[in-house]
Amino acid sequence: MKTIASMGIHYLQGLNAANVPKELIEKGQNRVIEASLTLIRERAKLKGELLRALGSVVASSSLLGVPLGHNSSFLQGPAFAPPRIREAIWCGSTNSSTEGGHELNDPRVLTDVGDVPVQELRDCGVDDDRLMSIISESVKLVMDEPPLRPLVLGGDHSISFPVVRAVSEKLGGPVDVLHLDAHPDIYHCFEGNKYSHASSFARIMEGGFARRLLQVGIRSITKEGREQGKRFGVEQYEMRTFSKDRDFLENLQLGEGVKGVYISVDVDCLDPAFAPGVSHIEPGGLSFRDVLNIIQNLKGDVVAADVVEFNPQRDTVDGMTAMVAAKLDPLENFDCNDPRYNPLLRSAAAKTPSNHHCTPACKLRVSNFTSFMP
Ligand SMILES: [Mn+2]
Repeated sequence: MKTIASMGIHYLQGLNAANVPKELIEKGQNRVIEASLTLIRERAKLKGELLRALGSVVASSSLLGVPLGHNSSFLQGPAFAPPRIREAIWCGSTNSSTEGGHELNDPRVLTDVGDVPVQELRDCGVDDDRLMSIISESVKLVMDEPPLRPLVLGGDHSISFPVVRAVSEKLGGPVDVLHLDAHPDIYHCFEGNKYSHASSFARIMEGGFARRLLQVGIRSITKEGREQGKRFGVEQYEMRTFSKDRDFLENLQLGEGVKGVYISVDVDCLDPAFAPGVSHIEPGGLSFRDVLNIIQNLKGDVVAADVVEFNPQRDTVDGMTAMVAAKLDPLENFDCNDPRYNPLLRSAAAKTPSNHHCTPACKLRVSNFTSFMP
């Protein structure tokens, strides 16, 4: 006897098998897909128009939720994360100022374009090939509206593949990826699922979407994880040597000669003492301040980022891990005045014949993108 859950998700697939014309179902699914993309497109457009009307904003972060958990190999809770992270961002127990002094309730700092309706699409029988394309398309819709830059809230780690693919395709070349995680997530295929949350970085490297991939916080890695790392030239920094690697990792300089930097933060990069609300508890991880040191000191033009694998179903009753996810601050201290790290400035300088330099206001606003998590 079928469970209610499987009957729900596979309802239309069942109809299909029962000789309902395939075209009828596909047409309906296409309408639902278009409706889903329309809401994201129009919200991104409105926010982009607003910021362009305000003027002088070079880069601003825009939340895009991807509540997808079914590619997890253990628990599916990350599908419930985006609303919990938003709730923590705006929680009255804290304020809206970042450590770097940026105000999150200023739309020039942070906007929101909503969620990809993953569960609704799956309910209509949309398969993972198309779902991954819809996620990529949603990211591109945000990037279509400068100065918005996507800050994607997962979801399990499988979503990083379609997101990084979209960023690379949109910018026209690979990016450097800083990946903070207890796990390398680079299995060729995990339990028969090429879209598994444990395989996303194999897909990213195969696709040529990343030039350098730096994996930091690693402490649960198998023989295949190491072999795949070697195969793709991944720079894997394991926790057992973190005290030796710390100086290097806290002074990273990435993205030169490529289209920018992408940061992917799996919340389980943190020690479970700091972030218990994850599906895979792996002791011996980074402290919250270690993570901030790495991402706040990073020099590079960060074009997009994700925060994934927060599992509210395993969080403390007071939502401690939700607050940790909300307070991750990957791009604080990004120096927009240095054109070596900022392609936007490079192109502005090329177009401006004399003495173009960033004004203090511009600096503030660019570094605002750095405050994309409160
Ligand atoms: Mn992980």
